[in-house]
Amino acid sequence: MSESDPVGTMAATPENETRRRSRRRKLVFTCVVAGFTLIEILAVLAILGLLMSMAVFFFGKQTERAHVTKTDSTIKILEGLITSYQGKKGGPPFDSLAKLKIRSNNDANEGAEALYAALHSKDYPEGTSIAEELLGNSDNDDTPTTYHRNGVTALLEVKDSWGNPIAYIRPESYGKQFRYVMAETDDPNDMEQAVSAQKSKVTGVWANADSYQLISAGPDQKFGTDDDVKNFK
Ligand SMILES: [Ca+2]
Ligand SMILES: [Ca+2]
Ligand SMILES: [Ca+2]
Repeated sequence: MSESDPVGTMAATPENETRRRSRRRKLVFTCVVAGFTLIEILAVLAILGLLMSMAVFFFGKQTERAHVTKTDSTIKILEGLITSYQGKKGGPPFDSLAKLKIRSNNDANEGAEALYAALHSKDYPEGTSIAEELLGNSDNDDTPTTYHRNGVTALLEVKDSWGNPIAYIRPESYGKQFRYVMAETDDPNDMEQAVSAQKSKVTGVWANADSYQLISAGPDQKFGTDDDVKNFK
């Protein structure tokens, strides 16, 4: 029986059978929904919303941890390459392009570019090349100086897991301010940043006073904050 067939005399054709089944399903669904009050349904939706926010939060934290770990590993790769360079040249690379006699048309990312240039210099043919996936050029510059042992003219930087350059500073530049151009930031005002060497939180004096500092701006993409990833504490 149905609204259109109150006495159940509808002929038993396949079309009528399909209609009967569809009405039966609607009736069952209506009974189930009617079993909950509006407040109960809203409570379930609120709990689902909360669970979704928690899942997004934990996924975000996990991704952030993975980025920090990868950046830390990139910094360790750089430390290894600098140690090899030191073994041949007697000291870590300069953090100035001028000291490497490389011409530059801007002053951005200077230390990071000088580090890459020294490690790939024609004067250092035995050096190991850094994997391309770790390289960037956030200020998009190059040089007319033929400095690179493989003929690269771009002034590249080694980047962190957020795509931003890893700053490199030698002790003679501690106290000096460098200008870094970021590849990616959440806040457009942070696209250009002043970067300086940092002091140890334990001793209050320059960290790595006898070697060098490598600094990634870290998850917040701002240099000089607590989440920076560095080669010192
Ligand atoms: Ca530059
Ligand atoms: Ca550059
Ligand atoms: Ca930071």
